Amino acid sequence: MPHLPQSGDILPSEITPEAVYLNRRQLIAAGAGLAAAGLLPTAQAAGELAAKPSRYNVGGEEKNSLEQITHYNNYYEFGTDKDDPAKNVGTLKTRPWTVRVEGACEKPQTFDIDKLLKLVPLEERLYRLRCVEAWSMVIPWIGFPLSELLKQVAPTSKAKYVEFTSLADKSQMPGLLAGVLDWPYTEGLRIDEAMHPLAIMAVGLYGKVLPNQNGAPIRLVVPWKYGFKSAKSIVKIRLLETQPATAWNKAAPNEYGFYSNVNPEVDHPRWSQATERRIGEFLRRKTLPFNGYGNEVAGLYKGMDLKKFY
Ligand SMILES: Nc1nc2c(c(=O)[nH]1)N[C@H]1C(S)=C(S)[C@@H](COP(=O)(O)O)O[C@H]1N2
Ligand SMILES: [Mo]
Repeated sequence: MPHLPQSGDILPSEITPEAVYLNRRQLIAAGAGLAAAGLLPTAQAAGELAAKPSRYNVGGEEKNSLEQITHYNNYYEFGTDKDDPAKNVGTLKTRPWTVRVEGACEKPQTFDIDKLLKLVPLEERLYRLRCVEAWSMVIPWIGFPLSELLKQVAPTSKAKYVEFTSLADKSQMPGLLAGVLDWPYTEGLRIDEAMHPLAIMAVGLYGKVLPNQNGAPIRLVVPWKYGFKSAKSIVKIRLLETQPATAWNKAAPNEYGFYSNVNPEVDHPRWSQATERRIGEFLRRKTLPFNGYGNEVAGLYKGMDLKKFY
């Protein structure tokens, strides 16, 4: 079963130099492959991505290391242990890659990832990511507002929700053979959540293209919601009139609601949400409402009972 308590958190000291070395090699290999295929200028041969600094950054918190960010992952398509994705993501092919955007819109389109990257303003954004398993990280993402992508297809007034679908390919993703979830992984947002400037599509982190285990080549990041809302390796986005089903909600509706806003007052049946452990730290931190983004997003939920709409 997904999101089960893990046997123990990985401490930085337990990460073997070999794993770190392999990960760096994968990053470099990914960049070199793209350059060889003529998809990136040589300056980006090592997967470097230019991005402007953003005004949306968490203040006063230390970044997690690249090693922590790439070796403590949930990506069930590649296994359910935190270090499985780093071990198994070598089979994920991130080029060529397209994202289909369709549904309640005037201009449904299929975007080639490299063309899309030229259309959108890339920014570096330091965000907290908090998993419902009560751990968190601070990650320097590179991405662009999801709204920029949705605007390209001209949503109609019938677009009330957005559904995100991850790649599901058995030949690339060994985890699909285990029936943990009803694949493909899907997630959803209400349209106003999706259009909020804090909701981004991430294509990189730490100045480079996304490592495969973090959802390459393109994933959603919604920093005020639990990590599972941020679907990885997205191939399809649909604008819908009605609320979509989501993979975790289908798997365990009493544990994972549609909204899944970080809320210290509403416990998950198996984990208290009042505190969290920052990966790499020993003492627990207090969890903040909306993961600390309440000033920006609380207004989206005015008048809603967030105990009911968890
Ligand atoms: N396709 C897909 N997306 C996914 C997941 C997954 O298993 N499959 N796990 C989610 C969960 S539970 C979390 S906490 C975040 C973790 O993102 P990270 O590994 O980049 O920190 O990815 C989310 N996106
Ligand atoms: Mo998670």
